[in-house]
Amino acid sequence: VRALAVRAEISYVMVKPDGVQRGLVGDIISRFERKGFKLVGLKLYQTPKDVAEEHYKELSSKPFYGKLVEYIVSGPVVAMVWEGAGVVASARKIIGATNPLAAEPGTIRGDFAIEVGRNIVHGSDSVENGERETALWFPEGVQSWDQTMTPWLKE
Ligand code: FUP
Repeated sequence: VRALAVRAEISYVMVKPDGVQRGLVGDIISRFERKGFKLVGLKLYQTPKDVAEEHYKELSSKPFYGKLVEYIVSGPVVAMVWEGAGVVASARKIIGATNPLAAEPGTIRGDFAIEVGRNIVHGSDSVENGERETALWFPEGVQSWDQTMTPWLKE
């Protein structure tokens, strides 16, 4: 008897408008693909202001909140959902520290950015937020598909 399928962990990852405009979308997607995570949601998206405000609502009392929302809606983003065991914490490592000057070389922010307010990419900071943000950015739902290599790639 097969156990009930447990919903795999997901992270909401977003290439912000500066990353799109600088042509970094392919490089960023590639890092998650090469690591072995599975792409289950992807769209180029002009963010409505209310979605940006809701996404960053935990920061609404911060002095930079208004500019942060303006930045997110200033041009299209690439909204993605990546799936896999431990993807939330792993994506945060791949992305690097919030302040790009503190981010290690080899991370996305460490390699490509110098300003906290133009830090290229977002990744969910908890499993719970991975679910919350995915529901917010992909109300239409994400894909469920089988990677035929997966059984062989996993122990
Ligand atoms: P992170 O989870 O790494 O994206 O970091 P936070 O949730 O703390 O911050 C969200 C976004 O707020 C950052 F990506 C950039 C912006 N921010 C600023 O613009 N100025 C700051 O001093 C801190 C964060």
